[in-house]
Amino acid sequence: MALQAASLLPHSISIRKNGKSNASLRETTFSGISTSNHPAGEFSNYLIRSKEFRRRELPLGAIRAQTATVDPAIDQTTTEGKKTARKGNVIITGASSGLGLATAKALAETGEWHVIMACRNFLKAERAAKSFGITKENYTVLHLDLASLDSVRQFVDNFHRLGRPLDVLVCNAAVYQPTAKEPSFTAEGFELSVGTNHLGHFLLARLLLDDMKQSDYQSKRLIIVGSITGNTNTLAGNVPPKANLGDLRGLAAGLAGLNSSSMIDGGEFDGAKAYKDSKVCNMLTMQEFHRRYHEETGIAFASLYPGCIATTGLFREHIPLFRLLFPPFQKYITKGYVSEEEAGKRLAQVASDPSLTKSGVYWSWNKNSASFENQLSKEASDAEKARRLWEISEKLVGLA
Ligand code: NDP
Ligand code: PMR
Repeated sequence: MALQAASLLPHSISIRKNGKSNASLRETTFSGISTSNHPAGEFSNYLIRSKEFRRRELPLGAIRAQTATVDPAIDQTTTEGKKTARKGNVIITGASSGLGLATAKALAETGEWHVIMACRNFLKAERAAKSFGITKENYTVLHLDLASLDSVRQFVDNFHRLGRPLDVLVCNAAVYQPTAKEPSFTAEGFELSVGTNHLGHFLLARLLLDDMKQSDYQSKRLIIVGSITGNTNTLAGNVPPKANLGDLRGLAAGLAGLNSSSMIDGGEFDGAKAYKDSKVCNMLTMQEFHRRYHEETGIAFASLYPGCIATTGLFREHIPLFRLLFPPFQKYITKGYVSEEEAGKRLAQVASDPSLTKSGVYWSWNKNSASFENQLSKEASDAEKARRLWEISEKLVGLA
């Protein structure tokens, strides 16, 4: 496997003599940035170079806390009932490593945010927060295993027991199983990548929507992390296997893999494709949320591609040669590389920057780290598919 540069280069991409890509890719470059921002020919050059919490009736051990102090984030009003400026409260899933951890740090160190780190491994999250110097009063670790819908529901109950408002939700956690020969499954029997990355987050976001509606925070946001590799209007999205949800028949049948497919499109299991499909689901879900709830709630729904953070744990299941070559490949060949710290700042920006309040947007960054509204692929912006995905997902997670 490894990078296998030659064999992985999609056959569908042709380069014209004048250095421009073929028509289907004309609008995009390696970094997912519209080519109108780039000098002509750059595309081919790249290729050639190729807690605290309120103690209520908590079940022992259900959640753990760092402190038990009165927090200005909860104490929002003066005696007159007049609002005081308060810290924002943000839940970040998968904040125990990589992008989620870097984002938690970026937000916590402003002193303006209390970060609820929603993680499957409590101890790992605690250690990560400490080693990143996130101070106690700025975070709480709560257990969340997105591969179990019971755990998602338990997490929401535990969050409610904290007595905090919810202002921003960042759906960041993900698994990627590029080398798996056979599918593995969530507690409810859904293929693991789509079950975790999409269905777990779908239920979480739906259950927490009312909390966000009730928040009086000035700018409420629901962010779902997407990716360039789910967007087939980019070169990265054309590296096989390509994302393709088909007619959603596998999803509708429950992704169970027993006498039915574990893949959304009903095809044979492919771990890399399942991940990319799950990212398409993330981006479609964000837009469907926007269509259904933005006007009514004022919540901004957004997705993003933070750049290629080639050093994170996402690639833990890839072969060692891939893990060795992928960071220099992204740094020096595609130039799509971004450090965990920089990517964390980008996601923190989407979660909190007063200039990024627009809803229904898929954010990306150009080389100077300036954010811009990027274009999603045809499939990732298909409104009808988004609606059907929503309805099927509702049934699978027990909301309909
Ligand atoms: P990491 O593996 O470092 O982070 C993923 C996080 O998800 C980990 O904290 C992991 O927990 C957590 N997680 C996995 N499964 C579950 C689960 N069942 N329940 C709760 N948490 C879980 O990878 P990244 O930081 O790279 O990934 C973060 C996001 O960024 C993902 O959505 C990914 O798709 C996206 N992304 C990443 C890119 C990259 O180049 N790396 C590019 C584009 C998008 P634990 O620490 O316990 O393993
Ligand atoms: Mg990709 C041209 C730019 C570019 C960018 C920005 C990425 C991002 N990749 C690019 C190009 C290529 N990649 C090319 C030309 C190849 C063939 C050599 C290639 C290969 C490749 C592999 C095998 N790339 C990969 C893999 C993975 O296993 C990663 C993946 O698909 O994870 C789902 C990956 C990625 N490339 C990216 C990004 C951001 C990833 C991983 C993360 C993600 O989408 O979440």
